[in-house]
Amino acid sequence: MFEKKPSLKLADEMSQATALKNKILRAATILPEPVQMFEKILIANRGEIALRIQRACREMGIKTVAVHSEADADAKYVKLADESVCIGPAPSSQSYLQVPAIISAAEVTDAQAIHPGYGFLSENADFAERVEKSGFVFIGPRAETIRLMGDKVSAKNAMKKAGVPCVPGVDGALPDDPAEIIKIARSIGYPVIIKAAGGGGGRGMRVVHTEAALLNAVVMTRSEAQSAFNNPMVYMEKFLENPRHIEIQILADQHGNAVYLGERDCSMQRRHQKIIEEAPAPLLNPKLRNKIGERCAEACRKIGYRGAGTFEFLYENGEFFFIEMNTRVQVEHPVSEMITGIDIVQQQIRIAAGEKLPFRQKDIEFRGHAIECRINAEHPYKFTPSPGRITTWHTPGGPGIRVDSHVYANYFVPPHYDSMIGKLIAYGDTREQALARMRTALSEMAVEGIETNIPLHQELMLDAAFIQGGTSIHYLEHKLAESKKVK
Ligand code: MV4
Repeated sequence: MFEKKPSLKLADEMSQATALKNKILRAATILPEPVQMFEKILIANRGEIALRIQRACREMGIKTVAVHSEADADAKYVKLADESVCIGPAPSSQSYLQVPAIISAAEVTDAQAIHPGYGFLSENADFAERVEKSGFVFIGPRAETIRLMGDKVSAKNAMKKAGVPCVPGVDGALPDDPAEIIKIARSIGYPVIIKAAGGGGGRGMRVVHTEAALLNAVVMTRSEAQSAFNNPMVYMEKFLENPRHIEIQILADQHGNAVYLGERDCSMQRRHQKIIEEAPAPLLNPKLRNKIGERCAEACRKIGYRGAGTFEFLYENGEFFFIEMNTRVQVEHPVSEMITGIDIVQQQIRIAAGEKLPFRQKDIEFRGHAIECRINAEHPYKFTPSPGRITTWHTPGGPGIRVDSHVYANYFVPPHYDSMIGKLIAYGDTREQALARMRTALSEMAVEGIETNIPLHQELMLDAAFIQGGTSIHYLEHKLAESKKVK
């Protein structure tokens, strides 16, 4: 009835043949050395990224442990996990940020590694250290790398030293002496921007247009930095007036190999919250891409970076200026996955397990165009959060459409967390095709019971400047201010 099982001898011969073939392939550096893959991973996150990581684990035959707050107890992705542990009440300070609770959960479930996702503890060097000291693998860079990048002054110094082009400015933190500060600003030239070393992602910065405003701005930024980040260190850069936000995705293994997976343009943002991302960036050509990508990959080799990472740049007049590095998987990673065919989350896990990257830079091709719309539970123009019960949830489909979301009909969007409830990703051979598919997808998508920003996305997919080839980082805020004036 069933196919006859091969005899033991035959099976043995087959495995010997396979082993020989693999040895030859490995010698040709196509296959990585065999390593012990994890049996069970704890996912220290919630929502769509918790589900995304779970999917990668399932595909690789790895068991998953979901940790969740009381507010997420009934979420479907929690039930889909092989095991789940409640780690505290709804507020993230009492659950998703509770290091001892998460490590205990890993201990009682016998997980071998912890994936932190994005946000929460993902870029907390102390957490990474505690995870490793407790005998688990942290799926991310070494704690000291996270610490280096968490301090924006040391990150910039390290990257400059490693050959990454940075925003013009003066290396290191600003001194206390007012006369020195004035001198530095004059040497850079106004406008300048004062940033907190402990900040990042738009927190703790001030633009200064005149010398008259300089010293007060430094004092204010310093004191805010002290209370917000417990670190009064600030630094100064030339303020770029109309740049785009372009970031480079990299992957680096623990054997000295690093590759870049191209760039993402994330300029469509409001209050430092990205809402649309795309790959490739409309303005870039292959020569520029390969040049900046190779710089980033080389910097990773030089500093011994491990895992997935993102170099954030401001891009103006054909030039890249490094501002920060993110040491986690990012919300917008799917657009890079779509144009490269590489599963970034799976690679994070493989790298953490000690595998070598299964491809070289020459094996990576950038093909087509991908656009991501972040779907938020919020008023499309007032941006007030709109938590509550989703009564209708109909997602689009068809060629080139991907939906990354943990949400379903009758799901209750808790008020305690980020408003993002999913991501809609459209892929096409060209940017025009991706845009057309996104428009169709947005029109098919039906969400009832809560408000979402889908109408804003529909408007932006028809915006002339965006269609033309994208916009600067200030475009959306200007556009929203204009439309308010008209009303
Ligand atoms: C800048 C800048 C202009 N010039 N630095 C904001 C987020 C943080 N990652 C760095 N940010 C900026 N740094 C210099 N020298 C403008 C911004 C900025 C910005 C950057 C990326 C995406 C959106 C932004 C919105 C406002 C300001």
